[in-house]
Amino acid sequence: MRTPPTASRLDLSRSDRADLLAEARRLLPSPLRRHLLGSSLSLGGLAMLTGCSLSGGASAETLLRAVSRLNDDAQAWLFDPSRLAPVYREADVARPFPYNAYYGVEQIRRVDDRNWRLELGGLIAHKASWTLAGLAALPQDEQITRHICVEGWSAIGRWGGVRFSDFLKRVGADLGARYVGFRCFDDYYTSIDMATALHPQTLLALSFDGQPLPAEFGHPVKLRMPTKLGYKNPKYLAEIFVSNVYPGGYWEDQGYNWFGGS
Ligand SMILES: Nc1nc2c(c(=O)[nH]1)N[C@H]1C(S)=C(S)[C@@H](COP(=O)(O)O)O[C@H]1N2
Ligand SMILES: [Mo]
Repeated sequence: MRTPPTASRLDLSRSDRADLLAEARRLLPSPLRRHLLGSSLSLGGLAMLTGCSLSGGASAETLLRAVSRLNDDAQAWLFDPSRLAPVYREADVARPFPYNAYYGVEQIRRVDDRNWRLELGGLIAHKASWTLAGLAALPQDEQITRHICVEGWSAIGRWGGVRFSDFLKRVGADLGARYVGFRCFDDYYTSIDMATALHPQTLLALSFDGQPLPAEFGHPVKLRMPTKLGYKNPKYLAEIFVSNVYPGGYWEDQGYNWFGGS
């Protein structure tokens, strides 16, 4: 993955333009990306989409930031619960599945399942914490979907667990609130819009490929969303909260540093 373009005028070479477009495409909200896939998305088109002027020294970074903001803002109007991410067959599952986190595999945090609790906070009526056994006793769903990481890889995986919309309803979450935030016990955090939280393919995942979620993939519980990029899928969940205040995220709060693969 090349280093992100820094603040410079948009007088890019042909290959830099192609790279920038590829990066912007990956950042686009997935329904929009699917919609645009067949069409030729130009830098001019992106500028129009984001309301970002390319003249007068606008930088590639400014454009990517605008596309990223579109990713957040556009969810509300792009969101269509009847539109599902593609599903695959069991034979398509990547084995082994890639591991990724902001640290190496040797630094994976582990918890004792008996002591682990999923804490609930914010605009939720029933804030009692959940044990792993409690979550496992709820009706379970399964999906075989593609995980896409902005660092340039994707892989098909099979996750099982509780439909997140069922869970939010069960605990009396304010479904009219704007955000659902996630705190992980490896210090990672992220947040999603309520529409995505209620999407039928958004899963509180307890298993991977038929086995309890392995340590590297977020044991004991992660949130799995085929409609969002990899970094929005928090592993090692410790707390879920509902809020109208923008909670940000580990990568989200660092601008575009993650484009460099850091
Ligand atoms: N808690 C936590 N969740 C995380 C991350 C992390 O570092 N910590 N990395 C994210 C990124 S960038 C990716 S691509 C996926 C990788 O998930 P995997 O290891 O199951 O492939 O986890 C996401 N969720
Ligand atoms: Mo990622």
